Amino acid sequence: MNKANEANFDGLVGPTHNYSGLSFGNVASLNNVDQPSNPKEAAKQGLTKMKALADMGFIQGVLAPHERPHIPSLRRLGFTGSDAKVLEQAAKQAPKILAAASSASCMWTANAATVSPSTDTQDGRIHFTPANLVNKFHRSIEHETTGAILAATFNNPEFFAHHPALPSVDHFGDEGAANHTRFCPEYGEQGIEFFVYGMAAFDASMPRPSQFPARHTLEASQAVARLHGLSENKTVYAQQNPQVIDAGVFHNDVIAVGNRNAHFYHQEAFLNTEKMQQDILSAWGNSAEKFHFIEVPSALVSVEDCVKSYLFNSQLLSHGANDMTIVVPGECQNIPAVWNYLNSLVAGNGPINAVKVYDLKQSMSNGGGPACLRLRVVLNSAEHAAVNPHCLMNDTLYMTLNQWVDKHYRDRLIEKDLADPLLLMESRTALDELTQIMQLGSVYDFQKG
Ligand code: SUG
Repeated sequence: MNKANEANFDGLVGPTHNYSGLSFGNVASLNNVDQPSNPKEAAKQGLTKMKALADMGFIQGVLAPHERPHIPSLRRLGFTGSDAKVLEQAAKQAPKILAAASSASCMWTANAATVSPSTDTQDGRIHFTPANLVNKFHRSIEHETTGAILAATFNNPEFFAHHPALPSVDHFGDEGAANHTRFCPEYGEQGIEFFVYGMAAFDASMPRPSQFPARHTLEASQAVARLHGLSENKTVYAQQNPQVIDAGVFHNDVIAVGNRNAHFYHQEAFLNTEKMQQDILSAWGNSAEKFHFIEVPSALVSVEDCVKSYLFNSQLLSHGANDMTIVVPGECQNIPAVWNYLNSLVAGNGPINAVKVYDLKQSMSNGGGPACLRLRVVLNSAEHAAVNPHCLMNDTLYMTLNQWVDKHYRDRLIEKDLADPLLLMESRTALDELTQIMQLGSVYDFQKG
């Protein structure tokens, strides 16, 4: 067996981080519309979590933000003239479209792509498919740049295979790793790839949510499994409970998280919990390692409290077999039912035995917790060595990025600031400098209008 580790690649929050209420179905996004944001604080909160994980000995990567406002998208929608004119017209005629083109939403890299480690794929390479994020306009404009950034970060075709996003239509709505988890005895062994979808697009007889959109389809997950060359007997699909989508669980990672031999989820997360368990166990086979289903009953934590606290939008970090730390956002401490549950969880006999809390309030106010901010990539030592080293967190990068944020970021943004041509200039200057720091080549070139 190959020795491998799970790395986390977090999205660096971009200079235009703001609250525009763009995500129908995401309670925090809708509740915080028009609140002033603090991009500087947001970026620093993210960097603090990244550095803490690196200091704990985990491989921690950084994925660069995208250029925003996205002038090419605005031009595509008919706004013309100089960049400043484009911003001015969009602000006057369609402020919400300008807000969408300005979102820093690429920070939530759990939605950047689906990633399959080399032990799971037919050709023995790590496969990446950027998510088309077609359900929300502001997110649907991410995948091209995301693909370029992933290719610049994992830039060796001997180890890394990059696919384009799936066709951008609802039938193949793909939200990436937010709806994908991998179970395995050890990271370097073949794992079970577990895909969770909100609806079957081509089968209207299957249940669907009635209030909020199901962003991710079964057909998208099946296409990604085919593209990545996954083994059928190691691939499991499960449908989200449509009722929890209607309660604000817009991605499965708001109500479930998996790692190695543990699946931590809420009683109401899945349409058919028993089938989910059976399917995982039959794919798990006869491994000597015991599989743990850690089901949180509604009687202890309600779905509403899951959505408020982001208890399940946590990171499970393995220190060794059956020894995991759960990383949760500060909001978990504010809800007694959740905090009591967490304390009893880590005091019990299960594999999760420590909890760490991080303040990610700036991201949380848009519905993005610790797990939303990271893309997991399992790497063996040769693959790790092939990653662009300038994207890996260490003392120097942490210091450099903090200084970079201090130099370029504002500490307050409201909607009308998005039309300020100076903000666009500031963002471009910042990203030009970041390109040098992280040696990203030409990932931004095609965006300049
Ligand atoms: O897609 N919020 C993001 C949050 C993504 C969270 N990711 C995971 N669960 N993995 C979304 O809804 C809000 C932007 C705004 O309203 O300004 C936003 O895009």
